[in-house]
Amino acid sequence: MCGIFAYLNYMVPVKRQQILDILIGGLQRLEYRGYDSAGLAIDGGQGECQDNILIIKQKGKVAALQQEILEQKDIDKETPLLCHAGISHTRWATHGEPSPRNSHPHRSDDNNEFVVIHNGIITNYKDIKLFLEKKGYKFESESDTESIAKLIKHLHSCHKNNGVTFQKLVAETIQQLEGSFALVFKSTHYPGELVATRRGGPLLVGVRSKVQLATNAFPIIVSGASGHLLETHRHDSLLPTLVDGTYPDGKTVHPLMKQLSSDCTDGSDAMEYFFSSDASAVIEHTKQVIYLEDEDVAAVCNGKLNIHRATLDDSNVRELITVKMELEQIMKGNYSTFMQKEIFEQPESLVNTMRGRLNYEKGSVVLGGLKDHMGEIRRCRRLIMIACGTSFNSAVATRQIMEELTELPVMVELSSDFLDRRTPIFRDDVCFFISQSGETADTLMALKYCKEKGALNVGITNVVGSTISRETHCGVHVNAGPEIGVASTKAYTSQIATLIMFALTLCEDRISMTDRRKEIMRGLHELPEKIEKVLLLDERIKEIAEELIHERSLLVMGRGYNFSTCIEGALKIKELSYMHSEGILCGELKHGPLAMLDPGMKVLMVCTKDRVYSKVLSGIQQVIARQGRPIVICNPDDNNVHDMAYKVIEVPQTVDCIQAILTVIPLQLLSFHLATKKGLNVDMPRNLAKSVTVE
Ligand code: G6Q
Ligand code: GLU
Repeated sequence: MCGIFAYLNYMVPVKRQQILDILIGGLQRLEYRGYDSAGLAIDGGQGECQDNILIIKQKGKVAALQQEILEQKDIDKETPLLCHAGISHTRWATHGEPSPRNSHPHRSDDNNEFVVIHNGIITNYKDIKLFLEKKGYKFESESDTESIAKLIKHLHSCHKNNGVTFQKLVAETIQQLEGSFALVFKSTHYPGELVATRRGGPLLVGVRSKVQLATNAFPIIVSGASGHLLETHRHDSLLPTLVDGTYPDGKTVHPLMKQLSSDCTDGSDAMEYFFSSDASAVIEHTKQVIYLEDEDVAAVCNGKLNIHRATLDDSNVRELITVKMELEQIMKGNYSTFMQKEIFEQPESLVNTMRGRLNYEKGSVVLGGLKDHMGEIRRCRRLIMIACGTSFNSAVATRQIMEELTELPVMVELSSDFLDRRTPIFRDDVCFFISQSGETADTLMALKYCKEKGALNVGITNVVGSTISRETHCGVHVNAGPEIGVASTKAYTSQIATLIMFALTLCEDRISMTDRRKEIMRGLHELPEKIEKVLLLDERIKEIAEELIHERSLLVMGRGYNFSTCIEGALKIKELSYMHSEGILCGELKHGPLAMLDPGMKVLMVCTKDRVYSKVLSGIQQVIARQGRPIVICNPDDNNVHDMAYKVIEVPQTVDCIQAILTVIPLQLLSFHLATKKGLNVDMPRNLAKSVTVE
């Protein structure tokens, strides 16, 4: 949801048109996150003038903003600008309807002295707004973000131009804020500078330079609560505190700073910075990125990037890392939509999930991200899986096998309900936070709750560098590759495979489970090939979608390991086709749902050969006894099902605890074709966002 993208060029000549193209291109990469309006701010006027800021913003898609830019007649788009800072934003409105005046960037005053873009929610914005209105500030929007823009201007005026740095102003500003934010500021008082900061929202900095940077450990500059730099002497193993790039002795210059210092004359001082809420918007420019942490204040001044904090956290550096994401991974390729691509990528994404972890020949499973905590995990008394949406469904899909192989109680919890109940959590609990984006607000808040209770917290995420992956004690990346479609597909099946692998590691020392482990590992090993077979059903599923498109509601029934397929399939149908759909446990049919069956009603059912097969068969009989017409996902050549079903969808048989991965794919395809047939936006369903970073 919502997106931040900013670009700063220093000693690199770039035309205003190119800058606009870079900013718009960044927003287009972020479109999949869901939004309702967009905007940007650049140096206005002609040539290199930096004494005024031009804000352009518009309701609707990025294309509407592009049209708005085209209509701006007096922009000099051809003069190369040696130093420039531009910011841009896609908004997912929380305060104030989608409209140009509520869109970002928000400004401090009619002269645009300070402008800011914001992801998140400022929960105390009303108090700040009231305080500033009493000081004579006039507000022009309903957005909470506008309070930030006017607050920083007010703080600037309090300093009465005593040379306060932009970084310090931002540090003072965020001390007044409550809530969640990722922010980037620009100002006419600080031309060619940008300052970015975050609390509870993802934000990273991409770095591009002509010369190889001298280091990848970026020191934190500790500046006190008042914003003044403090001399702190920490023990030897830590880097001494840097004061703006030089060590306390005032002479030695940090090697990285040397590259960036403005006294370089060989052109090596040329630098470009890309700020974004998502690496997918940066990688076409640079793979060198720094993931900011909560309360970091990253400031670029004279082409030098400094990262400040009011207080130290558990690390005194920020790593400049190389992002492994490739551009083609975030392109559609030959597919019509990202979702279709990601459904068909599942044989490959599952290979990547298991790569280097499952060794079928040796009969071993190694999850490197957990190895330092396996002892503690083995001693735990309970496993609790906490997630939202599709990620929650992956927990439901693996609860039974986790119970079987670990012989521990396993709870599955919806993050929001878990928090509402203030569920009791103990120090000997192991809590799993399953999240594709690693940024879901409810799951993040559940993580913070469990941290306070002293539990061991394990992150199961798909986005490297995401907040959940960094704030849990340990974890596993599902390695499904970037998932752009809002509706989760390949991440879901990879989450299931990852959790099954976790369960396998916990019972590797159980002789009694040797055969069961081997069976499951063989099933995982053979899985990609079986998924390929399921994907061959695409045309058949498309025909079934055309038949179902006018149904009032689509019920999806099953039980045991396939119950997760019912709730996940129903969720896909809802979020993609906007039709009502419900996953129903077959064992519950007689307790109410059967009443919904009209004669001739088509019902989706999942019936594969496992421990509850005969019970599901009786469920099918109950449906046809009421003249229902079941479309059954089953294993090949199942005569029992063939004799009763209206239609069958055959998927290869596999090990019971893995079968849900194969049975869900026809429903992923069905939801895709229903949405496509209805002409809906498959990659960005209405009202939804890829990552729900607000409560
Ligand atoms: C499902 C949707 C949505 C998603 C949740 C959790 O297709 O994408 O239900 O699964 O919003 O998101 P995370 O997995 O990123 O926490
Ligand atoms: N709360 C801000 C607004 O409503 C930002 C929303 C977002 O994250 O896009 O404008």
